[in-house]
Amino acid sequence: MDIFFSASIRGGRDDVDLYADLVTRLEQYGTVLTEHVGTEDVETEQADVGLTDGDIHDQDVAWLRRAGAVVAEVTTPSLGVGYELGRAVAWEKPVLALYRPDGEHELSAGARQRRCRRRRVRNARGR
Ligand code: 6IA
Repeated sequence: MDIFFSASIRGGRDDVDLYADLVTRLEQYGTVLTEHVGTEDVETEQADVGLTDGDIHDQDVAWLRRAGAVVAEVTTPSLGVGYELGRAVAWEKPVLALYRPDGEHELSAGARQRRCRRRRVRNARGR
């Protein structure tokens, strides 16, 4: 199964080690299309490869469309992650949202609510 892993990049990279750990775990269950989200210097790579923001958006939307499941780490608020979750829900993808309740920010109401038929919210450290 193709898995779309979504997590903060420009929203803040404090949890990048956790993202890398989650990508490794998810690889046991399928192909992670977005493993770069767990890479420390993802933004430098963007500049090196010469990708525009438009290129990144279009590639991500294509991967999201193809994915059989979406896993998002939502502890660090991120416009990009919120956008991807909205599209995933609209396309009725199964979504697992992970967060740390001890994080600096309160989880947004829209991300916390569990009424979507195919969406679950769980503690990112597995508790
Ligand atoms: O607003 P944010 O930057 O925090 O949004 C994060 C989300 O946007 C992630 O879940 C990604 O899917 C997407 N995103 C942001 N930057 C990139 C990116 N940079 N590549 C792919 N997706 C991105 C360049 C990567 C490099 C290897 C060429």
